[in-house]
Amino acid sequence: MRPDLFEAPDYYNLDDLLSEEHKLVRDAARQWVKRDISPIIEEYAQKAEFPKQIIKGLSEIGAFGPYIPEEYGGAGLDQISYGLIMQEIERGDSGVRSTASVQSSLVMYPIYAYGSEEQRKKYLPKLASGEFMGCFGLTEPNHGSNPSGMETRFKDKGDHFLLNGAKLWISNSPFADIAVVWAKNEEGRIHGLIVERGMEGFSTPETHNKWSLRASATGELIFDNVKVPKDNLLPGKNGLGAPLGCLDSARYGIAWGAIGAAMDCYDTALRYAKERIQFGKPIAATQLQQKKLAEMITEITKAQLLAFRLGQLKNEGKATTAQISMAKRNNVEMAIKIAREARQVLGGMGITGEYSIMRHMMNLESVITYEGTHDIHLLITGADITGLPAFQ
Ligand code: TGC
Ligand code: FAD
Repeated sequence: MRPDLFEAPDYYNLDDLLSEEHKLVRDAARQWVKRDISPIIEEYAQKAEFPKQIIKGLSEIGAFGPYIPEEYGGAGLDQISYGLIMQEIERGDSGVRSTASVQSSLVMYPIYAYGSEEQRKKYLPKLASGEFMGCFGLTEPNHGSNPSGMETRFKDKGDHFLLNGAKLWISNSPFADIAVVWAKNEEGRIHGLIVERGMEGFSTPETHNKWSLRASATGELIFDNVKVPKDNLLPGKNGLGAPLGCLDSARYGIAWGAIGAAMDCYDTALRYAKERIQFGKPIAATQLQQKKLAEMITEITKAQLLAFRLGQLKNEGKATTAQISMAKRNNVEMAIKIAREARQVLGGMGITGEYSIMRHMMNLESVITYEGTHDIHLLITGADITGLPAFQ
């Protein structure tokens, strides 16, 4: 892959709205991506392997639990800093951002928000440092968009719970030390359980042959009569609202992350269009390529403003699930469209691993599907504005 020459677009001077801390956090993540992700990511994506050596760096830039209080090992930052970190990481690769999203919003957040004080102290500092990696098991073979139908169950056996079932499409599962697993009790109520690698009957087979998120490890979680200690149940919240509350936080991070992927595609296409000569002039001097580039920067700017305002609402504790859905849906679609257009600006070169665009484009096919599909987020908005849920 070519050297990383990325220059971040900021057409509406969004930097003027950021605090010094936001800029410091953002710039540290940006430098780290340039130094530790860009030079290696294409190779790892091509060989479909997660680069485990980056875990320490992710922890050092505050990507594991950015908004978790420092007393539990988190970075104690606000929601805009969290968003900016996700933006910078996804500028490098959506799969790397996935690892950080899962660790922060789907593993650390539920332990912080719904866990006991003992669980917080036992797991959060190790998750923040990367000593422990986690995964989140909600989706099942027969229940993706409708997790309320989940079949994974646990029974109370007196001194422990007995867990049976299976989860599919689980980011980080092949190497995770712990899994936050959502399962129904004998009354059919959904609870979160912390399942640890090494528990008898628990296995995590890897899912192969992905054309998307190739640098992220995805797998299954199989529970075959797993004895889970009673201390591993998250006591603070139950019902479907518990896992959905975690998704709010992860989807918010994706709304920012997708901007990073789009910025990288735009920046690459702009530079290439100015350098590539056809018919005796740079292709950037043609109206057709200018239309593509002008529309890209317009859409990126709109997405940045949406994410920034959502960040303010999140900081004030006012962001609704439907507002988060709108931003996730809009920004991921914006990014995928920009990746497709940017690839065309590069002509044949756009399909090679010399440039990041094709990798972003394929990654974004997962991003537009996970954490609620594009359709599901539209239906969340529809239900919010009409008061009439149309899921069934
Ligand atoms: P519904 O009746 O709407 O809600 C059930 C209960 O939950 C409450 N609730 C929420 N609570 C907190 N936060 C939220 N965001 C909430 N949304 C809903 C709700 O009030 C209700 O509470 P109660 O007390 O009345 O029972 O549920 P539904 O079954 O109709 O489903 C609605 C729907 C379709 C929107 C929901 O199921 C959904 O979002 N489906 C999409 C599934 C999804 O997003 N899965 C993601 C899996 S994790 C993942 O993809 C990780 S990828 C990570 C990576 O690599 O980056
Ligand atoms: P389905 O729910 O079967 O949907 C198929 C199609 O039907 C979609 O187009 C959908 O929009 C549409 N559809 C569904 N319901 C409706 C409706 N009511 N009205 C109209 N259209 C509808 N899950 C986890 O729990 N943890 C993870 O870490 C995780 N990581 C993932 C990583 C990757 C790379 C991928 C691809 C997925 C991951 N997922 C994870 C799962 C992800 O959340 C699901 O794939 C997603 O929620 C969709 O579920 P599904 O694939 O079963 O599709």
